[in-house]
Amino acid sequence: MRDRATYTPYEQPTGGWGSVTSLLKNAISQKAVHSTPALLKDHNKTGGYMCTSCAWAKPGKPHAAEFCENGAKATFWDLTTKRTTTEFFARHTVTDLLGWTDHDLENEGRLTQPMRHDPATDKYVAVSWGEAFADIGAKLKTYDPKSVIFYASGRASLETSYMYQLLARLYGNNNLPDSSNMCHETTSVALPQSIGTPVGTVLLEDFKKTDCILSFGQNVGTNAPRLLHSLQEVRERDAPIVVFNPLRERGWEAFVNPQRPSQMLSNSPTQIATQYYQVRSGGDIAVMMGMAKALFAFDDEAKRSGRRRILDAAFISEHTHGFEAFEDRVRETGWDEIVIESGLPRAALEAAARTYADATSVIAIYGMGLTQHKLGVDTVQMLVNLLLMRGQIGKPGAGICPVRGHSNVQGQRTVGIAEKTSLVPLDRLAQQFGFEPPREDGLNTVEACEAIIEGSINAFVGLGGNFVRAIPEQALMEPAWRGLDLSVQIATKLNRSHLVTGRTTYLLPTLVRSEIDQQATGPQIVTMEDSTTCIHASRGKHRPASDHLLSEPAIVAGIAKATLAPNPKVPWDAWVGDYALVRDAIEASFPKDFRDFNLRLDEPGGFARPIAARQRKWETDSGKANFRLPKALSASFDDGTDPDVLRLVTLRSNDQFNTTIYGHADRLRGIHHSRMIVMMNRDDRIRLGIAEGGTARITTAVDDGIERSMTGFQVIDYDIPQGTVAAYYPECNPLIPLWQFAEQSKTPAAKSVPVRIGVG
Ligand SMILES: Nc1nc2c(c(=O)[nH]1)N[C@H]1C(S)=C(S)[C@@H](COP(=O)(O)OP(=O)(O)OC[C@H]3O[C@@H](n4cnc5c(=O)[nH]c(N)nc54)[C@H](O)[C@@H]3O)O[C@H]1N2
Ligand SMILES: Nc1nc2c(c(=O)[nH]1)N[C@H]1C(S)=C(S)[C@@H](COP(=O)(O)OP(=O)(O)OC[C@H]3O[C@@H](n4cnc5c(=O)[nH]c(N)nc54)[C@H](O)[C@@H]3O)O[C@H]1N2
Ligand SMILES: [Mo]
Repeated sequence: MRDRATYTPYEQPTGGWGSVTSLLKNAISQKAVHSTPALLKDHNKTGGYMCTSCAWAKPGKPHAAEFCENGAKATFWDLTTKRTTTEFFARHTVTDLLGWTDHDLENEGRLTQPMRHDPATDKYVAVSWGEAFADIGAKLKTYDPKSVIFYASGRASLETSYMYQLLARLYGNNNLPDSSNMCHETTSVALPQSIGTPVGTVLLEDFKKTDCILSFGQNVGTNAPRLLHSLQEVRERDAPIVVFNPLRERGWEAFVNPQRPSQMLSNSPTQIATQYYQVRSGGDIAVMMGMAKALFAFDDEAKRSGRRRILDAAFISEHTHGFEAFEDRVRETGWDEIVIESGLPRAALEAAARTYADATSVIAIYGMGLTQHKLGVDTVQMLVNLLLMRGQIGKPGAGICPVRGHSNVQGQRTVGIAEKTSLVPLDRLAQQFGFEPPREDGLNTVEACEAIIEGSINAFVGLGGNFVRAIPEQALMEPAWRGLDLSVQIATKLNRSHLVTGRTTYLLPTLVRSEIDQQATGPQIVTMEDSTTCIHASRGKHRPASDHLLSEPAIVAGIAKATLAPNPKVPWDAWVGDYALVRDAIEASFPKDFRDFNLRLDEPGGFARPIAARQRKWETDSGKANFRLPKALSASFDDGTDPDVLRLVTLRSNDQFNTTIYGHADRLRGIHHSRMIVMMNRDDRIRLGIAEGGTARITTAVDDGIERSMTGFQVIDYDIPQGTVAAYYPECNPLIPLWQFAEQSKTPAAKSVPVRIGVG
């Protein structure tokens, strides 16, 4: 029988003793070779390795312990002494393993040898690297290059990622979808149209100068906990932090810094949010519209009474385009519709706007709560509008701050892992490597899924990740996946994507970042880019989990050499022998971003890529920062007219990294023992006839001929707005229609899936 969840609201702060206890539990459960003192020494420090968990910035002057509970968990799970050995695979058929949970699969520990699926016995069997590469190369040579996908999850280094994109382009396609397609692609589409850059404008030092933070749809305590250090400092200067989130996420409420003995001993938390508003899912455009409306009203009043203006009129006239149309739209939008769509009273939005209006330097932080909606692009652009009204981009202490996901997801895009050719310097690559790169755009994640369902894809190569589990529409995708001729999975741990096999499937195990990467010229350095565009070097410190592992660059080179005709300008072997040569090639392709790359590896805090918008240079179509009008007030697919259709938010617990499930303790939300839960407003539960503590069936409320329904969700009466419900990712992914993605960016709309809920 399935374990029942327990729920007791968590009254403790984020961080504090709770995080220390959780960290130790994971160190023990993973029998990690790593110890806490070793973590203290090397983690996120110059000369050490960069955390594989989130992409948050690393300070130039690190704390004694520059890690958080969840970064430590990720490292313990990487450096576990558990092994998924060839004997393990001899004991279990793949069909048997398909019945295992995500947690149980990865909890077997690190993969140790290259393996190939044997369809006759339905088991994985060991294979030599030479044999694997030769067979993969032979097969890839027979396909139409357009029928092969090269996916990347966001962990691999800049060096590996650069080699990987080159492999795809030399092979003949731009089919380079990335986990970013499911994540901040919305940002990468929205920000260039608004301010001419695909990334945020804020640096870590801006947190020292800001006097107000606005936060939308990001769960700091779980997904970027080191950011809490900066937030704590901001609060100690008494600057306000205004939060919009349907859930009262503990990280935004209270924090005890485990690095401060006095705070630990007294357990007196720092209050983080000074105003907290539980917006309805998909209601942020309306929130921002209301705040903009209030700002215009305050500004009108200031003009009338001769006081200092609220809007930055000089900035608007010198630096922006489209203000008049924006002003018209805001003024003509009525408060009634704003209140209905946001789920918040007018007074709340006016109070939030007042706080914003009173500040001089403001940072806006956001995450998946904005990007994973039908109108995600419009929502992000509306947030930029709000900042532009007061000139809050391109000055110290201010700016837009998307909090990115995987530790190098942003960097992968920077060095060319992109399906959109306009983002890649193809002419330069052509010249550098003497070939004609394919010129038409490749497939993004959703398009790759559509093509697989359609049957037009022969092979999938995955550089990390758990594609089949992370994408929507699992019930259609898994059977379609079995039609692939070849699936190649470069991985550290066993996951579901390895078990849904193609005709031939390879499992190629690799090093983790904290392990020593020994090559011909000695131990290698790799690099990555954080959320704030700073590039860091990382040096592994630990003995690899098995003698049979290859580094990611070696695996990419192995596939490339077996597949492509030799090209003297692409020295795969020399690159694998010395990653500094790959960095030279990166610098030659991207000279502005990577000037003197090899000389700047150890700049404290990393070296920042130049971002024009930081200097108020706008690389947009108008040459200015653009005010952009949202298409509608609701960001959701659900039109809000049927009271029985609820908006389902799918999100992360405090005990997982995406599809890697560390355990069943969502401590910061007080939910333990089971992930098959749905958080619901009590009034919704009663209205829908579900008993307290009862179980529910969730059915997707779209009429497209496909039945998507799951049962057995234990209902938890939760502090969440009526009409919004929340449950865990990836368990709920079968409920998300593949075609419900953000317009323009095609990021799956995982944050407001229209659903009906009943007993079941
Ligand atoms: N420990 C750990 N760290 C991680 C990850 C992990 O799984 N575990 N994942 C990494 C990755 S790849 C990513 S992309 C990031 C993800 O980090 P987040 O961006 O924090 O993503 P989610 O956990 O999906 O949570 C999104 C938040 O948005 C809120 N929300 C949902 N809908 C709405 C809405 O309509 N409006 C508003 N205002 N809020 C909403 C939810 O309540 C939740 O608090 O974290 C990265 N870091
Ligand atoms: N419903 C719903 N769906 C979502 C989301 C959501 O919020 N809701 N979020 C989306 C987001 S933001 C993202 S980023 C995607 C995540 O999608 P992915 O990035 O594809 O998934 P992960 O779970 O991060 O991948 C975990 C696997 O990566 C492998 N791995 C770990 N470290 C390494 C390494 O160093 N090298 C290699 N080669 N392999 C490694 C391990 O084998 C592990 O099993 O999911 C998306 N899906
Ligand atoms: Mo992500």
